[in-house]
Amino acid sequence: SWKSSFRPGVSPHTPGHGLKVRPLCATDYDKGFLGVLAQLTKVGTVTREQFMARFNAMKDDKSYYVCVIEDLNKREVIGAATLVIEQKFIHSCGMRARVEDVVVNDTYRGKQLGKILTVVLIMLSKHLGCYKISLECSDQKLPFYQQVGFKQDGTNYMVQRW
Ligand code: 16G
Repeated sequence: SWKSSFRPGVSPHTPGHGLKVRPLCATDYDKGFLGVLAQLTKVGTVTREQFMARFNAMKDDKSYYVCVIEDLNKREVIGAATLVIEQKFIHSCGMRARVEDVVVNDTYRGKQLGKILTVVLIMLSKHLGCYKISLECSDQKLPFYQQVGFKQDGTNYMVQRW
């Protein structure tokens, strides 16, 4: 199980000294949430008002579960990952889960925090009754996600950007 892939003492409930796994809060705008995301990709300019509008829209939608890790001593968000739930007609009007925007602050890497975030989202998707969970990642991150049970199934990820 996922438990065996954590080092002794490390788990979602005990992520490390002074660290806490919790849902995203409105106050995380001031705790460096967007700065952490900027270590994944381009964030651009996001004002407090824009952040709050998106935060509230995601909350009202009930399909977004943004999970963060806070360093309580520094009052800083040091990791984040999002679960998105898609409603379907297939699979008896089933639901599909997607893992998005997984990132850990570079100075906190090597502590299994990315694994904690991913495992929390897997457990949440099972709890919500999703029939599968999927993600897109670079070749370099394949071993990381294989560790927690993801497999390549021959499906290709395709994209258009503009
Ligand atoms: C990665 C992320 C994806 C994120 C994208 C951003 C995971 C598992 N995958 O594919 O969620 O949205 O990078 O890259 O975290 P982009 O800015 O090029 O879309």
